[in-house]
Amino acid sequence: MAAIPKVTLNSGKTIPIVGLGTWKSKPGEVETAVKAAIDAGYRHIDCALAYQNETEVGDAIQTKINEGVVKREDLFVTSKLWNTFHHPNDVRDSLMGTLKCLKTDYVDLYLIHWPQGYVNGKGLFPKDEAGKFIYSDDDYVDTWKSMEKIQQEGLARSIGVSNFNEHQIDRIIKECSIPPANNQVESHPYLTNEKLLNFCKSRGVSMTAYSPLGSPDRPWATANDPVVMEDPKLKEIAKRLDRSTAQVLIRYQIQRGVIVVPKSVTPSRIESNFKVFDFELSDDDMQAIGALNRDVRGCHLNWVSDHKYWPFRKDYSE
Ligand code: NAP
Ligand code: SBI
Repeated sequence: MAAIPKVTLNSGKTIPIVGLGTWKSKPGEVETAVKAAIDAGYRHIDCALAYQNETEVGDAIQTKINEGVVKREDLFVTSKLWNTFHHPNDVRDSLMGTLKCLKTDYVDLYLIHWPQGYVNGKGLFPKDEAGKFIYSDDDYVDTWKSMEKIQQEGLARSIGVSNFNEHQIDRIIKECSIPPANNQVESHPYLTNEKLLNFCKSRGVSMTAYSPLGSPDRPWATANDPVVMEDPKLKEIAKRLDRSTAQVLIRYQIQRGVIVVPKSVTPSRIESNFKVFDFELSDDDMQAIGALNRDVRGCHLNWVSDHKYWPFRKDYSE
């Protein structure tokens, strides 16, 4: 099998440019999905404690290692610190739980999942009687200092953030010792996140595109929401190149130098989503795809928009 293109992180480690997403992949489906992905050539799996399926992801990885298909060091496994564990004393314990589920001694990349923290001890999605999220006021800069210890201890080979805005990344860079190796954010043609990408590039922080296919299975999608994979221009490009729209969307990110983690639990899609290294989008097609941007966010989390550290405020300063 040909080598998968990789991106070099500021930690000196490398990350395969395409990985398998696992959010919404049910425990009963995700084990098959991860095994199919490894068989298809994926070497990068995007996980998180909040997805509540890391045990089954770990089972799949273990099976493929036991079968001799891959070694642990061939794989790049990412996980994420959930919002209820932002207190500096909770970071290590939370990662240890993830490592136990994944059945590994280390993750390749550990991300702070969101800049905003929630109270610990009332479940993963703590809400009051009125249904409002209960926040913690932990500063993500303090959380980051515990992340640095995790890397120094070898429990995470690289550390990074997710859903952080420019100001939040700059604070970490200025106030801490290790710069984030990666910022994982939403990106697809309706939210290209070009400004944030240029900022990350200027600071040596790699970017990963989540929801690269527009996340049609996100739980809060409505019938009126625009559907990225149904965009006529994208369909026209895909038809002309004899590729699927999903392949065009994944290839778009690769050609911008962005790591990309499409999710699927369908083995045929898992395979075809990885067949993106044998064709190119022309400069004209890249420009046309970029021009589809309309700053439409799927993962807005606007139900926590009054949190001090919610990242998507127009005039953010925290
Ligand atoms: P996505 O990858 O944009 O889309 C997934 C959806 O597309 C699923 O419904 C999947 O269906 C379908 N799909 C996959 N391949 C397809 C194909 N070739 N043709 C047609 N449909 C196809 O959505 P996402 O899950 O939101 O994002 C990907 C990953 O990014 C997540 O799983 C997660 O790992 C990560 N993520 C991270 C954050 C964060 O806050 N850091 C937020 C969101 C997502 P089937 O599964 O039924 O095949
Ligand atoms: C969850 F497990 C539950 C809710 C939820 O909403 C926002 C998007 C998100 C997230 O934070 N990371 C994801 O991959 N999906 C998510 C995950």
